[in-house]
Amino acid sequence: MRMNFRWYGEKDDPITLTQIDQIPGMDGIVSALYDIPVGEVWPAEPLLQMKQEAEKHHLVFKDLESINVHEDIKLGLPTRDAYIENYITSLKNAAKAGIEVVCYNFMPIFDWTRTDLAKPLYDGSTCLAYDYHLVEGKTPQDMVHEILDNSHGFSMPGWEPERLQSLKALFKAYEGMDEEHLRENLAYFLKAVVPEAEACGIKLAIHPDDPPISVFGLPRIVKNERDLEKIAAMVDSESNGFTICTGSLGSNRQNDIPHIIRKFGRMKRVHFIHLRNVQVHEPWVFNEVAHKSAIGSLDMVDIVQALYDIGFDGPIRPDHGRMIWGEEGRPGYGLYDRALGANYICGLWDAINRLCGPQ
Ligand SMILES: [Mn+2]
Repeated sequence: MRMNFRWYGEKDDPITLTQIDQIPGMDGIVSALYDIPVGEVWPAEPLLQMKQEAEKHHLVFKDLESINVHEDIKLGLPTRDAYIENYITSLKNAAKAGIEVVCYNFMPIFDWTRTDLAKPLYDGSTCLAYDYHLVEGKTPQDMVHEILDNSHGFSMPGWEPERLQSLKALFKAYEGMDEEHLRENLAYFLKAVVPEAEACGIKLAIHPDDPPISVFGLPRIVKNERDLEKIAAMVDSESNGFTICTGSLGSNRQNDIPHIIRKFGRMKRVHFIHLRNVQVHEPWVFNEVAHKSAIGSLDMVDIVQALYDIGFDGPIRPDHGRMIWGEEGRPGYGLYDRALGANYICGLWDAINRLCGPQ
């Protein structure tokens, strides 16, 4: 496996590549071209520059998160074909820059949703949290304001203000769309894009819905094992794969994550791992916690064991962390707790490899 750290680039991340390099066991960065509006072509040149910059700090850059999918593709509008062409060109350019894995999601409008970006925990640390009670009675606009007002001035991926300006029109466009219809639009996208990804050596890795439940009546199609089965069957190719985000899938305790990893790993469809622990208080009431198994609802030992069992050799990143030690930064993406999480995962990985023999 390669241990990765999500990095928002020189302009927009207070964390430096030097700091990331100093995290024990850190192999690389996962990043994106944040300046390019959704739907436009990603050129190879800035990716190559980022790769060179990373390599100066002894880090590889082989994984993108995310090339976002334009809403017109999710909506199945006639304009989608032009955006799909752009997406294919972006993948080809990414391949030219040495990219191997591309994460994406197919969530309508919102990439992810939380009701609190700084929920205080017992020890004074803060974390991201979700409580469905707090969504009731709110409008999508309320939610957008809450997220943007509490992000300490940092851009939040998936909540770019310009993307959300047309919120009303977007909700109108999705009116009446059910899961089946959204799934058809995903299949249309994948049938066009996956063969091209395969041809240039890119593995696509769809991210689960976060949280894996309908919010504001929008359809959700990447929630559980059954949904993943349907997606895997849309195009029979290893390039049609998954990001297994333990915090997203795991916020539904019905999802057996080690089983999901083994099942889709054996099909060679598991390409990217987000490791995050959550404490689930009741269905759809959860908060994020430190990675250690005993602290949250997810057993990280079982999860890492499942990764070992499938011979996983792709990217893993510690997903969101808490804010600890007085750090101020982009909610979920501080340095300290993610570094601790990476180290815990590296410890599990080493121990399992020692006990079970090298992969
Ligand atoms: Mn994730």
